[in-house]
Amino acid sequence: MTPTITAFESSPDRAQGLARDMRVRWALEEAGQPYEVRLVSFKAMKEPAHRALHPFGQIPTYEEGELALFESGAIVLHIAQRHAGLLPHDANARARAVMWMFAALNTVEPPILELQTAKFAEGDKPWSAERLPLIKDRIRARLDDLAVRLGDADWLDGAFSAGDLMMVHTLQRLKPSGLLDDYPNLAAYVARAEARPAYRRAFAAQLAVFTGAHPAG
Ligand code: GTB
Repeated sequence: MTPTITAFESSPDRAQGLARDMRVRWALEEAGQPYEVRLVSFKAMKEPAHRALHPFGQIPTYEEGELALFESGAIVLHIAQRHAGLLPHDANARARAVMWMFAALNTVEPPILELQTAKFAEGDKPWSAERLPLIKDRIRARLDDLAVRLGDADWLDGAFSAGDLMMVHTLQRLKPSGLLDDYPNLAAYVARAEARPAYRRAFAAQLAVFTGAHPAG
């Protein structure tokens, strides 16, 4: 059964692929699975019909037959467990790939989200200018350690996995801040992932929502 995912009807990031439906699109493309997209407005996201799918009134969601999921991490894990291409066969390597998914979401993403909140939701507060450098230091501490662990490897643990997918999408959110520029191996890691055909197809599909164009092939 073809799954249906939800995405923003109008893209606040002007289709840079930063919204989290991109993780789900990318995972489905890596797995070679077709999908349908239902676009939702900010108003519709907060209405009961959408909240029945997503209690917090957000995107993305994933519906497949009787299964309805929210949370990009849970959705990507579901896709990765059900289809080849995103998790290794070896049980230990598979556990480590899942570990990297959690590391992206629980360890690397939180200070990055704090930066977004500080800039866009709290930027007008009198204490904002003092808080920003502290948050940036917390992000750099994570990037320092991640850069050491990645070293000159292509991916975090052997072949590309759902762990890399989640980590790369998390790091992409830093691009406007320039913080990634101080970490050439992490910047190259992100670029390597963005060059993957599956990423490019997913990116084109979400861009097409913004431009009204139809992605090629
Ligand atoms: N933990 C959840 C998950 O991983 O699925 C978080 C889901 C989430 O934050 N969804 C956001 C949303 O629906 C969209 S992705 N927000 C609307 C709301 O909460 O009312 C976050 C996002 C939004 C915008 C940009 N951007 O414009 O650059 C980037 C990312």
